[in-house]
Amino acid sequence: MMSSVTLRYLVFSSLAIVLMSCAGVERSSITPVFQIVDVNGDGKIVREEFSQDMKKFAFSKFDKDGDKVITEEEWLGVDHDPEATKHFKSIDKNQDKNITFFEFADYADKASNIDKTFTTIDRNGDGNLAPNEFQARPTFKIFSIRF
Ligand SMILES: [Ca+2]
Ligand SMILES: [Ca+2]
Ligand SMILES: [Ca+2]
Ligand SMILES: [Ca+2]
Repeated sequence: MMSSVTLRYLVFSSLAIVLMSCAGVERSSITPVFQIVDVNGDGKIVREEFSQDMKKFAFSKFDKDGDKVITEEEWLGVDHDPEATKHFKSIDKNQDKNITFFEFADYADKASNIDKTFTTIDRNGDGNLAPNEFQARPTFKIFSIRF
C-alpha cells in the first residue's frame, strides 16, 4: 500500500511537472524534486527546507504502512545491522515501541548526514541551494542505513 506521504510526493511531483512544462525554457534547470523541497517556492532551498524534506523522505521509507509511526517491525525491515534493535530503542525516546516523526527528526538532526550534506552541496556557500546545486535528493545516511 502506498503511504500518504509517498502519495503526496507523487501528487506534488506530477503537479511540478505540469507547472514546469508550462513555464518553458528558463525554468528548465528546476527539477520537480527541487520544487517539492522548496516549500515556500522562492526558488532557493534553505537549510531548514532541505532538512525537513530529507527527514520526511527517510521517515516514509521506514513507515511502510504510512500510519505516521515506525514500529520495531518496520524498523527491522529496513535496518539489517546486528545492532538494529539498539538503534530502534535509542530513537524511541519515550520507549513506547513507536518512533514518531518528532522522535525520528530529533535523532536525525544529531546523527544523520543531513547537515553535512547540505554544506557539501551548497557549493558557493551562501546558505541556499540554487537549482543548479540541487537537482536530486542526495543519499540519506543514519547508522549503516542509506537511501
Ligand atoms: Ca525556499
Ligand atoms: Ca507505520
Ligand atoms: Ca516513541
Ligand atoms: Ca548555494
